Amino acid sequence: MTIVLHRFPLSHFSEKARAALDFKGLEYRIEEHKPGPEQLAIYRLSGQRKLPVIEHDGAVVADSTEIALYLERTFPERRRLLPDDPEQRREVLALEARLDDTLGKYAPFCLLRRGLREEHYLDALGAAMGPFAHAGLGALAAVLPLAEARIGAVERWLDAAERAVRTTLAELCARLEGSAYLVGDAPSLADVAAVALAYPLKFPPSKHLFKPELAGTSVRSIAEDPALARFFDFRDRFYRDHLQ
Ligand SMILES: N[C@@H](CCC(=O)N[C@@H](CS)C(=O)NCC(=O)O)C(=O)O
Repeated sequence: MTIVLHRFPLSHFSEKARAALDFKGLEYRIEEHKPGPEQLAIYRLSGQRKLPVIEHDGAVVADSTEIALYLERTFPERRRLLPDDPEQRREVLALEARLDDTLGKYAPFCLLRRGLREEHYLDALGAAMGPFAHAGLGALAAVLPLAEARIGAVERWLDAAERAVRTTLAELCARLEGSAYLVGDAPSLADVAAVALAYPLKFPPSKHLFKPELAGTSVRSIAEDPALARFFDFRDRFYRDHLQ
């Protein structure tokens, strides 16, 4: 039975679930949602409001990690997201959890910063954000200069988010210096999580991108930093070789 992936088009956690489906070589259909009142339908389906959620064979699974683990359990004959070796498996799961807490938490704020500074970019993303989020961010962009002049707190917070993202990406570059993939010499859930959670930093060359013309556009201060090039080269290669 075909799997249905419910996603927000701009959501990097949704991209992580989609990447896990591609990596396992599974067929799926994407259903797009927009943040706002439409989330009631997600709540009715899954008992919580966030995406991604998948439906498969009567099962409804929320949370990108839970989805990846469900796919691994349900389709053990497909390419493995988790290594057999217990120590490597622990390392993959620990790195994946840490990537959720760093890239997962902070990468969208780097994109937000570009959107707030460049109105045309915010508008380019607007269709995917839906009218509620788009209007909200437009209003924030309008008052931001005032807020910055008063306290600078927004700017300081965005700086801290960018620093956290950079620290994580530098660690990933260091790992890729020593091995072909993030944990050892075979691709795993850690790679899937890293390449997908970097979605807001540089939209990947994916045929499932919500707006094809955004492929390759990025938060330039990060994605074009030569010190982080090893990770973004790896990311493009990984999409080409393992994802769609
Ligand atoms: N731990 C969850 C996080 C999911 C998540 O935060 N999704 C965001 C989109 S990237 C969302 O649905 N936000 C809407 C909301 O919080 O109402 C996962 O790994 O899937």
